[in-house]
Amino acid sequence: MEDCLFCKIIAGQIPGDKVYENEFIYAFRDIDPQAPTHVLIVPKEHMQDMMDPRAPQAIAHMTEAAQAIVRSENLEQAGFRAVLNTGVDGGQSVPHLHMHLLGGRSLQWPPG
Ligand code: DGP
Repeated sequence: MEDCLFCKIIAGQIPGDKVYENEFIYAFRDIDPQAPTHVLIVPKEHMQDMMDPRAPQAIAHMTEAAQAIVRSENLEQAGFRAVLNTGVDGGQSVPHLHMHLLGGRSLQWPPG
């Protein structure tokens, strides 16, 4: 989509610190990391959020990518958090479906 920040990062029009890519997924480090590892896992196909009818399939691809990144970032043993912020109350600021993958420190619960 023309005006989508993450579509521009996927297209290479805006720089992104890529950690993983395959046919369906592009993953890059968050510009404002909230943990030592903070990666955004994004479907290449634009969709707003997890309520899109295409989201279940996209989230399966995102989970597969997350497993690979967890291993490459050595997070499997200590654990990590995967989050899909959705809509205003969910705190979503970029309207392109994405999974936050956070790890490398002990994370608090509940979130604010
Ligand atoms: P959310 O608030 O859940 O929609 O997450 C959007 C995330 O995107 C937020 O953690 C900050 C990150 N972000 C915003 N702009 C950029 C950018 O230009 N580059 C990168 N790498 N991350 C960005």
